[in-house]
This record gives sequence, structure tokens and C-alpha cells, in this order.
Amino acid sequence: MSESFAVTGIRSDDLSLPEPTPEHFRWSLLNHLQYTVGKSPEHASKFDWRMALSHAIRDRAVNPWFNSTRRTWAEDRKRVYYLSMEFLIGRLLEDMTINLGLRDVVAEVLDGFGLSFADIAEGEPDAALGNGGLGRLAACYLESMATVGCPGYGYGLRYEHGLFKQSFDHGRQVETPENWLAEGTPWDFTRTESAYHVGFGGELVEEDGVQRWRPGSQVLAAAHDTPVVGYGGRWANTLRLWSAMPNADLFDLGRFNAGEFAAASEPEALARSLSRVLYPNDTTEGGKQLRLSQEYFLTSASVQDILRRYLAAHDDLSRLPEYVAIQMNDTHPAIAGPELIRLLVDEHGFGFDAAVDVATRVLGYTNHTLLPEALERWTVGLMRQVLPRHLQIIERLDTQFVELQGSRPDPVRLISGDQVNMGDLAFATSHRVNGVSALHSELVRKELFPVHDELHPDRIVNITNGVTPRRWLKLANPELARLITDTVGEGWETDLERLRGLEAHADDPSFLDAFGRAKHRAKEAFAGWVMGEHGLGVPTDALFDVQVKRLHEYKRQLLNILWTIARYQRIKRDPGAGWVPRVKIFGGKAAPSYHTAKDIIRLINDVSQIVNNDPDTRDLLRVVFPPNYGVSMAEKLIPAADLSEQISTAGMEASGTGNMKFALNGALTIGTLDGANVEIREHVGADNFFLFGMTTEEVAARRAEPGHARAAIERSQALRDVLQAIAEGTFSPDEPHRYGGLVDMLWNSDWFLVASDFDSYDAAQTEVDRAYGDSGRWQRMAVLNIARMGYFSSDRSVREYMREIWDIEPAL
Ligand code: Z2T
Repeated sequence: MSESFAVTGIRSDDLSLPEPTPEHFRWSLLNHLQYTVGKSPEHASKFDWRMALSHAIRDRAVNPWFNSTRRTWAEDRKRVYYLSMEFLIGRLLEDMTINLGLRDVVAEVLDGFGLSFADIAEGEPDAALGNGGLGRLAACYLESMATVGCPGYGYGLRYEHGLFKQSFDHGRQVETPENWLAEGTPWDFTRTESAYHVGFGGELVEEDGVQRWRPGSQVLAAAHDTPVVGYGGRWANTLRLWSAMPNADLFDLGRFNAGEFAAASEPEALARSLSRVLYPNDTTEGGKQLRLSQEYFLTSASVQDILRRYLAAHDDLSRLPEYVAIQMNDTHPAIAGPELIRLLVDEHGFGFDAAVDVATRVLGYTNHTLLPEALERWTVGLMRQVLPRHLQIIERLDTQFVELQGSRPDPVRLISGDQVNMGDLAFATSHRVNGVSALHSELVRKELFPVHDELHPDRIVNITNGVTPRRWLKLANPELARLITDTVGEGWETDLERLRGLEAHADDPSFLDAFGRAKHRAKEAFAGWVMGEHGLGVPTDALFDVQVKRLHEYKRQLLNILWTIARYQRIKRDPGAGWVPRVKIFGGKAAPSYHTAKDIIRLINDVSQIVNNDPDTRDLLRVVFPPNYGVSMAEKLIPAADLSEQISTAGMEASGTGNMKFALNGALTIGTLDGANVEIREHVGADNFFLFGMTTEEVAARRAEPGHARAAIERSQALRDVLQAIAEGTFSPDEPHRYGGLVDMLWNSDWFLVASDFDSYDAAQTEVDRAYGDSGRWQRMAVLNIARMGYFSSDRSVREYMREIWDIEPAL
């Protein structure tokens, strides 16, 4: 902590920047180039210009940021704290520029130097501090909180290495470390004065009859703040990311001087490892000690910071729930309950029950999955080793929870056997628990927490996910955004229901034509990028059929590639049958230890080799899988899509958010009744959605039928032909049995019901062909999709959180 050196007599307002005219902005850019980056215009590289531009833009974020912060203090407002192990931010330069209303000014100034904004922005590395949907949702929510004027903070970890970089070696996924900080980031302000000690391990000692925790080691959490500016620049919040700093005394200078360099640095390296790397698992948990330590590191630093801020303006911690809401993004920060209780009891003199009451009224828990392998459980042994005091608190909560269940014969436990169940703990210490789509929330109630729900019938609520239309329409798809503004006027960016105005134009040929041109240009832009970057050729007059998301068996990329093979065989058999040309586009990463997912990646790449090089089919069918899918690739690809593949086994995808981004950009969906697909279909209309597959109930029933996979394959000639070709090595001639395991799995177990849904998927794809063949009909359907997607703005989601969970009034 550094001592305050406040100077009075100079007001921050007196330092406000002048209006952002092109003249001033030009000056600011050159000033940063010369005096921040230290380069002259004659010698500046593209990187130097990007840094200078980013600093000039960041300057403009500071005033809205200060103003929002000051108002929150002055009006003593309630704040929300969004605790998340992941924030999948992507790039920030263009996003900030748009939200600050500076896009035209910046373009004009850069133009004057003969520089291209797009070209400069393209050099920014993605901040890939997340795995997939959960992390990207956190980023959308932060942006929406700033846009609707919800005072709040995002709290996360400043991983040195985000999600690994993916490349392919002969079709196989190869992971290399991602290094987004290698050239420095212009966005964050390092606040070394906001640092907290986070303790680990050690022991419990009794002192005057009370238990005290004496941690065995401590690591410093240092804050790095990035301003998050809402659209229009009227409000800004803070994303505070912690990095681990070893205590200076961890470095053993004596050993170093004695020549033991590595040994001297070891404790230091161990401490730093807390913010070294993001775990690459999306929906599975490793049960690793480092992961638990990372979770506690995030949570403890954040809760300490929250209490410090509260106590700077208040003294009565029993009123904390009037001023503080903490949202836990899944169970990853669920140690927040015990941590808050610990601080209230051990440091602030609360009784246990009063502390539990305060903590519970402050905390909310969002569940993002029902998959059993994703539900976090830590062994009691590990808990005792890393967090002995927290384990003690959890044991007491468990006893109380069992008492609450009265004489129930087999009570639900927070600790069962030697496992601490983090979902049950999160539920027990939260006043609200939410699922992320209507279907998912219903399943959370019925399948995951039926006993909790009976005890607390008002606790579970649904908040259907949403996405920010600023990044996912205005930024990603400027051409379509302009057409929308020309058609329905300004204002849709913050009031997405205004897209309804497009419905009146859904039969207007000149409007549909303009829509068709915008889509086609997005396809050409993507094709140009994928050729330039990966040397992959893509015909832009074909139907772009896209599945991009993490690789997982439940998401069923396998179903998609099997159908693609069936298409290939059909074209080979009857080349002149008037096939609609298709480009099947795949993107996504597999967790490094998820072997089946990696086999599926390899199969897709192997199929692309055969199909794309077959002169009989290459004009009618192409398979492309550009490596290293992430936020920035999504921004290029989603606007170019005609068809969005949302084909998970019903009941398994909690929500999906890619599904929303595609429909918002005028792609039609082929999908199951899963997650938010259900609500998307209700909103856009059943006629404008290609539905297939079993329902959640049918899935459960089918799984109980022995031999269901074999029976389904025997019913389907097309599927049988596909599996035979794979088994014969058609796509792996150098190693015919490469996919023996996959094929065997499909015949004999097929938990995800790929075989059972194959024919239904095939029929829906035939409908897709028919609809695409009539381009007027297709475009009408696409426009109706866009027009009816207003509900899926993350502004709507955030307002629901504010009303139903956080009890926060907008400041705007
Ligand atoms: C994740 O991205 C999701 C769920 C998780 O459960 C973990 C991760 Cl990293 C622990 C996804 C869901 O799979 C997806 O359906 C949902 O749309 C997204 O979270 C945001 O809610």
C-alpha cells in the first residue's frame, strides 16, 4: 500500500480533454506516438501506431470512468461485483472506439496519414482469458452493465497465458502457449497500491477460545484495471484483474548468491503460477490443487477489496446487502460464501448465523451446465490442506443444511463422503440461483437441485442469456448495421427491440436485395481473410454452413461431419442432381486431454482433405476448418454465415450464445430443442427455423433402450454407408483403422444419440436446401430472424439481473 499524496486545489474536471475534434485527435495520436511509444512518425511501425492509437482512445475513456465512479460514491449507490474465472474479451480497440462514438473521427484522422483503421486494429491480440460461452458471456455482461448504467465491477484473473493457441499437424490439434502480453497491453492501469495478501494452507490455532487461521504462505494479489465504457460513453465500469506477485521475502537472496539460482526462485515461481495460465477445460473439472488455489486467489482478493470499498463509506457490515451484490459466475468463485463468512466472523466480530445471513443476501449463483463432469467437487483432504478454516465453515454449513431438511431419510449434503460439493455450497449461500435459458433453468430445478428447490422455492430463477449488439452486430457487421440504421433509424444499438421495424420490409425486394448484398460482402470478406491467413479457398456463391464452438461430444460436431460425408457420397453417386453448393465451416478447440474431441477434429480435417481435392465434388462441397477459432474469428465468420448449426443433444447445452449471434446477423438456424434454441425459435417463428431431433424427454427414454445406437444405424442406409466408408479408411487411407474407436462407439454406446438423430437431421438439411434454392424465401426468413432477435440483447439480460437478483436501480 502506498501513502496518499493528495493535492487539493486542482480539480480533475479542470483536466478534462477538449472536444474530440479531428484536429485534437490528430494531435493526441501523434503526441502518444512520440511521447508514450517513443517513435517518430517517420519510423513508426504498424504496432507503434496501434499502441499510440490505443492510448489516445484510452484517454477518452478516463472521463466517463471517473464521472461514473464519482457519482456512485456521491450517491452511495449499490454496486454489483461479477466474479468470474473467465473474461473472454477479445480485442478492445475498435469496441472502445465505437462505444466512445469516435469511429468516424478516428477513420478521418488515420485516413489523413494514409493508414487504415481495420489494418491497425487487426494487429491487436485477443485477450482470450476464457474457454468459451461462459467467459464471453461475462464480457458481454460487463459491456451491457456499462451501457445500461449499472454500477459494477468485473473481477477476474490476469492470466499471463490465455487459452492455448491451436494449430493442426496433419489434421491433429497441436496446442502452443498463447502470449497476449508479450508486447504489452495498452488497456490496463496497474494499481500496485490495491494489493491484498491471500493466505494458503497453514493451521488453525485456538486463541482465547476462538479459532484463528494461521496461513502457511501468502501471495500478493495486485490489481490491474481496465475501464469498460458503455455505448454512447455515458457510463463506464471497471474490469479489475488480479495478478499474483510473490512476497519479496519469497526470493531467497542467500541461496541465489550461493549460486542456487533455480532453487532460490522456486517459491516465487510457485506464487506466480496462480495467475500464470488459464485452465483449458470448458465443461470438465480437473480437481487440481492449483485450480482450487486460483479460485481462492481470485475470490479472496475480490472479497477483501469489496469490503474495503464498503467500509470506506460505511461502518455497519450488517447492512452490506443494501450496497453490495456479488454474482458468482458458476461455482468457480463459490468459496466466496465461506470467505465472506470467515471475514465477518473472524475479523469483524459477527456471530456465525448473522454472518451467514449477510453473506446469503449478498450472493447470487449462476449455473451454466448440468453435465456431471463439470460440477466442481473438491476432496476434503485438499480443502483441509489449502483452506482449513473454510473447510471448518463448510462443515458447519453442512450440519445446518442437514438440520433444515428435518427427517428426510437421505439428506442432500454439502459434503458427501470425502467430497465438498461446490454447487450445493453455492446454492446454500446464495439468495438467488439462476439458470441461463428457460429450459435449462427448469432442468436446474428438476434435475440438479430438487431438494434445495423444495426448501427454498423462490430461490431459483431464470435469466436467459443475451449478447451485446454493439460487438456482435455494429462492430462485426458494419454493412448490415448501416442497412439497419437506414431502415429503422438510429437507436437500435441500445434498444434492440427496434429491429422489429425490419419486419415491414421483409417482403420488399429492394430491401431484401440490399440484405443479400451485405451478406455476400461479408462472405467475400471472410473468404479473403481465410485465403490470406490460411490459404484455404472458399467459393462465396455457396451456402455457408457454420458450426463454431468448443469441441464436445454433446455439441455433436460428429453428427455434422457424418452428414457431410453422406452428402459427399450422394454427390458422387449422382453428380447432376442439382445440389445446392455448400461450404461446411468448422471452428473450435478441444480440451488438450479430451481424446474423443481430438479424434473428431482429426476426422473433420481428414474429410476435408478428401472432399476438397476430389474434382467430382469440389465445386459442390467444401469442408474448411481454420485453426485457432476465437472471438476475432467469430467476428469475421458470423456475419458471413447463411446457416447456423446448433445441434446439441437436447437437454445438454445450457443456453448457447453463438446461436443468438448468428440469428442476429441473418443466419438461419438448424437446431434441436435445446438451451436458448427453444426461445430463439419461439421468437423468430417456427417457420423460420429448421428444427430436428429428439426432445429432452425423448432423449432420456431412448438412452434407456438397450441397443438404441445399433437399431438407429440399421434403420438408416445413409448412416450405414457413412460409417462403412470411415471404417474402411476412405478418409485415412494411410491408416485405415484410425477411426475404429469412433465408429465402434457409434455402433455400441452413442451416449449423445448421434445415430438416433441422424435421419431427422438429414431431413432438416433437405429442407435447408429447398429453402436456399428460393433465394427470395431464404432472405425473407433471414430478415425475419434479425427483426425478431431484440429479446436476446445482453442489455435485457442485465436489466433482469438488476431487477430480480441484484436489486440495483440503473444510474442512467
Ligand atoms: C462454459 O462456457 C459453459 C458452461 C460451463 O459450465 C463452463 C463453461 Cl467454460 C461450467 C457454457 C455453456 O456450455 C453454454 O451452454 C452457455 O451458453 C454458456 O456457458 C454461457 O451461459
